[in-house]
Amino acid sequence: MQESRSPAHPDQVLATFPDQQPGEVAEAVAAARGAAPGWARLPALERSQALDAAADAIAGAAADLTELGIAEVGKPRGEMAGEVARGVAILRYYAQATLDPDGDTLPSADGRSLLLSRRKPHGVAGCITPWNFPVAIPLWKIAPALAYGNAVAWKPSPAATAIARELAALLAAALPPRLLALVTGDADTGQALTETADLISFTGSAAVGRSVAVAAARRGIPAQAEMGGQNPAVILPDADLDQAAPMIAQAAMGYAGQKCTATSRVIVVGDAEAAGEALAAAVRRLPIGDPADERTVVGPVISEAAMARVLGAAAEVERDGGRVILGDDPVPEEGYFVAPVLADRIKPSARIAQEEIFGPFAVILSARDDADALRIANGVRYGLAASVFTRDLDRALRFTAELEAGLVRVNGPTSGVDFYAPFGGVKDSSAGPREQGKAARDFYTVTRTITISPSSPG
Ligand code: UN1
Repeated sequence: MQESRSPAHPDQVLATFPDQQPGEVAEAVAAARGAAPGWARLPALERSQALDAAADAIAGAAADLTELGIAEVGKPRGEMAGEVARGVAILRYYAQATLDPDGDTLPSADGRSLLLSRRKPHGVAGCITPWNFPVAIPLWKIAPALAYGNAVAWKPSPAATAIARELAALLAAALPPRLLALVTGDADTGQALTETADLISFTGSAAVGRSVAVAAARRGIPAQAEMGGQNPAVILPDADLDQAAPMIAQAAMGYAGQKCTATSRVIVVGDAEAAGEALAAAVRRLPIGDPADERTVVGPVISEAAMARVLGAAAEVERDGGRVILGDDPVPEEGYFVAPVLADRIKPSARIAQEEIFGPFAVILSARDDADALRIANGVRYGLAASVFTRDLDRALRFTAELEAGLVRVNGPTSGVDFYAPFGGVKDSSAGPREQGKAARDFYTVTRTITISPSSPG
């Protein structure tokens, strides 16, 4: 049996659950596969209504889900409530998307036949999701999978099992029996899912994502994996620091930096000392504390291991010849709290400027000019999100063209995604097609080309 505990109050156990074994996963997938054809055959309007009913159920339970998220994954109240609202919006969006065209007609070779391309669901979508967006990420996979006629087998992160159970129960009540299966457990359970589902959508670490993609390729099933980031925010000399500093501070330290889209490197062309001071002041203004408090922006990290990872990274700063400019703000005694760390005078090649720390930790890197900033920004194995702060149109155009990232923002934060726009990274951040918006349709359906010809030459 495993337990999920509150990171702010580790004595509090939110869920106990089994690591489900491969045989149980196969049974859950088989049950979902049995329900899939009936769901796929339903008129699209009925699938739409079911997704709308699910959205209503989640909107009705928003307060409970918000409390559960605060307790189980330590997400501060404001962000957690926003995430639940985002989940409702995602379901409503895909409820409407069921009514979109399900294919195209094309000119036929003989001019008399009907040549069509039509989309069909794959069967059972396996969804493997992380703990850091325990409502939005599952829903931006499950909602399109269902909308386009698939059944779903879902394995949430063990650290978000209580909220996943609640969410799954709300969804299941609006859906035909057995269409949605929840399986609990860790990596082995996830692996069993990749061995049995008909396609896999994964969000999590780079190492696991890569093995999911390899396992899917071996079986010949579609897979998408959204993985880590080491996201840069570039401050150019003409940027408005008063706007940039609070935005970058929030993107780096909000939810204790536990987002694959969080800013981890601040690359400064020009006066790095002034930028560092503005940033440190902006980070100091972010309230740290109990995630249940509505003013809190920086809550705890998820576990003791995560705390050790952040403290270990902070200890590397001086060994690397760098300087910690912020790192000992007071934090609550109980729970997995670490003070936000900002460091400068670091070399871009240092481990702590290359690897994902996944906590309230960011480094400031100095660049000689725009070309140097681009070289540093792109000099990591990841490529998820990047931002650049400038008032110069030509420079903005150059950076948007040359930054190696799936999501590029000018004068905006690296974190926060629009659920109706395509989302995904380049390099080691992603494998497979994009998620979200209309891009999801390509992943959750297979296109078939159909020709219907007259039965006689006529
Ligand atoms: C966001 O920034 O709103 O796991 C979403 C993550 C990303 C999602 C980020 N896949 O942090």
